[in-house]
Amino acid sequence: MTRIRIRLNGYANSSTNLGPELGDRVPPGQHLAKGFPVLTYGETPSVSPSNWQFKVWGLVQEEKSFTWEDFMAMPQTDFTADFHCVTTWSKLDVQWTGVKVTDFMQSIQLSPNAVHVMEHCYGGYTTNIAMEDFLREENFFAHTLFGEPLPPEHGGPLRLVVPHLYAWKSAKWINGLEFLNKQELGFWERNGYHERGEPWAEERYSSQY
Ligand SMILES: Nc1nc2c(c(=O)[nH]1)N[C@H]1C(S)=C(S)[C@@H](COP(=O)(O)O)O[C@H]1N2
Ligand SMILES: [Mo]
Repeated sequence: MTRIRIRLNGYANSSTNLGPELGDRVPPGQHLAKGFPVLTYGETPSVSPSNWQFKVWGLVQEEKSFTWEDFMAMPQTDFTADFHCVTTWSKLDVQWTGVKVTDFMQSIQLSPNAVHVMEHCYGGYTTNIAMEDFLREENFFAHTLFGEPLPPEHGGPLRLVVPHLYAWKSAKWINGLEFLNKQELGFWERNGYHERGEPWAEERYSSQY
């Protein structure tokens, strides 16, 4: 299996006292979490892989529906990536297994005017992401966390992980992608959070633009 270690840090962060090795991995205003906190707005949906369905619609040549078996038949990759929640906790070196977004996208034909994506989830959560942020090589759909099936509270059976943006873009219980010809706002983005959410630039709130 392919293994990918994602390092997205860029510069030393003088706002923490973490030392040179960690200072350039923990973005400004963040601290290291103990354990792996769970951050969910609302209930944790319960979905078994046998009932699970994933849909793609909007600006695609053909709307499509995927089963759990479809996802498991795609190339599988191990990832190690840092995870940054806008509420200021970060967790380094989270180990996941899943399907790269770019591998999944081999099964999709986008319309030429698709420039933005809405992530949809069981439970109704949504979050938006620009196409160039979505199609990055280090993004993936995860079904395994530290070698175990992804627990429901962390988004199992399947979640998206977008390591270069704050973790609210990493939709848990993801069940669909809607391709758009312009930006629309997801749940937190309509409720005061930044449309993009890049941790190194501290893009936290919509009041910043
Ligand atoms: N469907 C859904 N996805 C979600 C959320 C949510 O409430 N619902 N919370 C987001 C936020 S704010 C964060 S920080 C991460 C938390 O992931 P974790 O609970 O696995 O730590 O999930 C993101 N994805
Ligand atoms: Mo978060």
